[in-house]
Amino acid sequence: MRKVLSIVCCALLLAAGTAVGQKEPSKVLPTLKITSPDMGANVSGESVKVSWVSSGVKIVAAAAAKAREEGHFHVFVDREDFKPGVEIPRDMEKEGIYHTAANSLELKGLKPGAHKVIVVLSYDNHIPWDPLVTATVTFTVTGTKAPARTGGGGQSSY
Ligand SMILES: [Cu+2]
Repeated sequence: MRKVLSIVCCALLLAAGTAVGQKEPSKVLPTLKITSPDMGANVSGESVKVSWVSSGVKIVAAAAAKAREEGHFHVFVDREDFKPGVEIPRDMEKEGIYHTAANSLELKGLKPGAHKVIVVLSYDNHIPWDPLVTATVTFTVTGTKAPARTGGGGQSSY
């Protein structure tokens, strides 16, 4: 009986040892993918929900993060002025830069026309992942549903 037990123990230890041995220190880059809207989509209305998924990274709100690699996302709307090693500024939502630990963001008040949204994975200190991990989607807002635009002379889309 004792012999059987020790054999089982050995087997378990071996299994555990193998599992640990196979797990290499993760140097694999996290992945990031925008799932909605579709690339090149036409979106009606002026509100667009952009959604994405990530893998290989622990996402934590910046205020709650306890380690550099507990990252979060930055969403750049119609701008792409992020750089490796440079902290992404806060309180710039009106200017099109958002910080979030969520997997989606509702963008409101988008003007009709083409838009480009880039999600940038960053460390807890708001500095983009090194190397950069980003996902991009472009789409076209086709205009608001109801209120018809009157006049329209001199209206500029850009
Ligand atoms: Cu941030």
